[in-house]
Amino acid sequence: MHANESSYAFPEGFLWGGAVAANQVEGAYQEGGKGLSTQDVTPQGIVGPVTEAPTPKNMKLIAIDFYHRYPEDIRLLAEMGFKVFRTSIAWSRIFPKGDEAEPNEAGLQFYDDLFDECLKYGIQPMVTLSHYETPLHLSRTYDGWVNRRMIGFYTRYAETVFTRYREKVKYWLTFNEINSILEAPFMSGGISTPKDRLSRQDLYQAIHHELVASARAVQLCHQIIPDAKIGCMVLSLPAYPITPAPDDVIAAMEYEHKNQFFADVHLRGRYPGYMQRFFRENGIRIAMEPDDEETLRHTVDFLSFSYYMSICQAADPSQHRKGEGNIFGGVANPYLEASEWGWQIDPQGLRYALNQFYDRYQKPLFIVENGLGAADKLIVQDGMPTVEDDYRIEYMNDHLIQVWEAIQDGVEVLGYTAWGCIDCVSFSTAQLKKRYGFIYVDRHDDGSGTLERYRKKSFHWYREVIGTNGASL
Ligand code: BGP
Repeated sequence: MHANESSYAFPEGFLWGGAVAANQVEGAYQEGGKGLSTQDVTPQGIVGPVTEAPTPKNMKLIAIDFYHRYPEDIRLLAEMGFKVFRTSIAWSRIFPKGDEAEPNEAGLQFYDDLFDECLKYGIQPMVTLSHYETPLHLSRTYDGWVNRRMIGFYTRYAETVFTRYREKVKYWLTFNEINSILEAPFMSGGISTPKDRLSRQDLYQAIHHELVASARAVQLCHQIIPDAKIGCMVLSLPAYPITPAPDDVIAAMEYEHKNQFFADVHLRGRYPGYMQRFFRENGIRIAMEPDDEETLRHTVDFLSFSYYMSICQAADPSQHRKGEGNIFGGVANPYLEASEWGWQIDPQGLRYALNQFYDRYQKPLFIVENGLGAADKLIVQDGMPTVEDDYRIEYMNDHLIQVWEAIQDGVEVLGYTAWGCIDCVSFSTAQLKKRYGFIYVDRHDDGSGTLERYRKKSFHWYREVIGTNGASL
């Protein structure tokens, strides 16, 4: 506990809010002319099989029916005092197959209405262009980002939405957790070739295409919406060496490089030396067009990231207990407790990550995902259904204090959007059982439920945090 609670006040204009992704909330997977996306054929999340066509057990097909219920949901977010709401545009609502020449007007109209609803309450929309929802046709026909033609399809889509929403959206992100392609090539990169048959050559070529596409989007955004800010988004997973043995320290450093490379290219505008070495030593030759290097020099305005946990790394992982992780795993940290899903809880790791990023780039940072996934239990209190989620309040309170600490360290933090601010379908498990929200949604993995929304205890806590600009922490 801090000596003087009121000193947790955050900087003026700090952007408090929450985040979701289209495929995890909208449902209506075939309405308004939407085409299929990779999410429509992955009923069990990242671990399960890819099905030929959508299957009824896929919770994402209806999700929380945000497509029809968003006015009520945005009203609830406004009641908490949100300044910013991060969501994604489902690419296949705008270009149903992904490679058409003309966009789908009904899809464009849906997001016009959604952004208007946010702006009505003074909530800034923050939009991820691609959040694990590649149009399925692009995945099946082109093998996703392995194919260079994806750059053209993505930039046409980006240009279309920048132009359409230039008056409404001033915060953009190019790819959600772009580094997750290393572990989840289908979900993250739309790559249909099974992971065990995907060569490193093709994987890093696909990454190169995404990096060039991201830089083109930055360039276009700056041209079309000069007063907007556009960032990259990475999955952050600080890696501590399991012991001070130099071999473990180097193992942790090399692991960090694997992920840092994505942010390095976005913020420094070129491939770092350690990646050139990795390519050389592994016989990887990235095919580049003459102007790719020039394109990569269009660097982002800020770095955004998700943070749920830290992990340890060891030169010999088999000597230690395995640590579960958000897509990436490692070695378990003996000093930390874990969530019900085995994700180790480390609030100080967030201060550490913020300082590491800021020291490295000296650019503004945005925490666009953080939160606790838990199997919440609905109870009735004073005649109203609710959830007593003190565990979530504790998790977020502890993390936000570390954000405050980092700000005292001199780190420039633009804002914080809590992940899954309204319960949504979990990315990794594709279940509704793993909930993150301040708002409970009455829907269950067997398909039952009324879809009613209820305020959890954390709803009132977060409203107070925003209302006092952090002083109530
Ligand atoms: C990130 C994703 C989100 C989200 C979150 C929580 O990796 O960007 O889409 O779902 O993690 O993960 P999960 O839902 O698997 O608990």
